[in-house]
Amino acid sequence: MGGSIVDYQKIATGACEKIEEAVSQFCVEGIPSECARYGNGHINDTFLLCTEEGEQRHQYILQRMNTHVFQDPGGLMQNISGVTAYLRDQIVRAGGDAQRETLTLIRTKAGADYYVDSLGSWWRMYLFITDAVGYDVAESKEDFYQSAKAFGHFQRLLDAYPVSELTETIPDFHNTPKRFEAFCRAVETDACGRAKHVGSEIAFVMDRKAELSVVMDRLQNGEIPYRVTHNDTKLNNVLIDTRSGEAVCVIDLDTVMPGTAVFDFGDSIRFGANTAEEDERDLSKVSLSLPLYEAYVSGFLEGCAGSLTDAEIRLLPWGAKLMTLECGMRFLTDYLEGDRYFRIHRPEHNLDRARTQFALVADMERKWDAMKRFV
Ligand code: ADP
Ligand code: GN1
Ligand code: MG
Repeated sequence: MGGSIVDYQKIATGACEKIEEAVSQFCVEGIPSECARYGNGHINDTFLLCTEEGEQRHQYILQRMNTHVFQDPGGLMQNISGVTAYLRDQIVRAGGDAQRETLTLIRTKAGADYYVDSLGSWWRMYLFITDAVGYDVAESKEDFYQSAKAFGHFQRLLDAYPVSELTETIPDFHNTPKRFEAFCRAVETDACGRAKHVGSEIAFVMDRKAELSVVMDRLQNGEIPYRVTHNDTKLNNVLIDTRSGEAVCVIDLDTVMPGTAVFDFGDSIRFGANTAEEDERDLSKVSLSLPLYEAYVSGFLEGCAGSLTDAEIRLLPWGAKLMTLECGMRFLTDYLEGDRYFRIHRPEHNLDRARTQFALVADMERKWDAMKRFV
């Protein structure tokens, strides 16, 4: 496409036709020169936008928000604007660099935090955090430890955040028993006729039904507290400085809501302490790395700086197991429902992802005593 900043062939998706319209609405520095897909998120459409201003180059992250997943995008943007402003304040007071250590929203020319295009898609823009990467696999124990410290610290910083100002962007997001009910409905409905091929995966979940409420019960009866948590603590949602190796910024703030620290811990283990990638097809490669698990426990407790209660600490292994089981259940639900939630890159992608999660749960069960002992 002559003169366009976007290579549409590489983007290969419908509904993103309005990229250029969206770009033109935000107050960027310089002239937009290139815009291409970026990162490995499963939910939003993410692009890296480059602009030029004489010799200088600027970079931004442009996102088309997923309004199928986030049905109150206005409330979500209020959360992000409130949380990032709050974090910025604390970072500045601690002498940090707020433009690196938290997300910075770029305003539109109309002064808003988002733009709704002529097709009704919601767009937002952030400063691109340079010289930092989000890993899909922990390359070293040190990186993983750094990510743990960052997620722990993130939660610590939000300890006193006014919860009443937060919209619940996805109701019952980590309510594992409710996720199970949704899973059972998907099995029952079997919208795509796929259930007959995944009998052993379905049985794997059913066999663990009694365990699914271990954490939710304690949250609901007050044994452990609700806190402002991130709720999507994958390793690629924290950016690690490529020079110093230290974590710089926790990103992907769409699911910051009241939740439990036990699940923030657990989701990180699910993704980052797996010796294989989340969608590995060779299940013999999938296992829980105890050294990575231990590094994460140490980093997370350090980042939380004494704020976790004994009851929360005792439940950390359960957080890991239940987040892995829940995520497997969510992938399998999506597979049964026809892949409508998570972005997929091949036909049985969600099924592959579900299988890795269940293989990881099985390995956690083998290593359960060691997991408990360490905390
Ligand atoms: P999703 O919800 O789809 O996971 P994310 O907000 O996590 O979307 O963004 C996807 C990826 O884009 C991240 O994993 C990260 O690599 C990259 N990314 C997002 N925001 C920034 C930013 N401000 N600076 C640099 N990279 C970013
Ligand atoms: C999604 O947005 P992303 O890719 O960081 C999902 C998480 C899952 C994860 C599995 C809002 O995370 O809950 O654990 O995929 N986010 C949402 O990889 O559903
Ligand atoms: Mg993400």
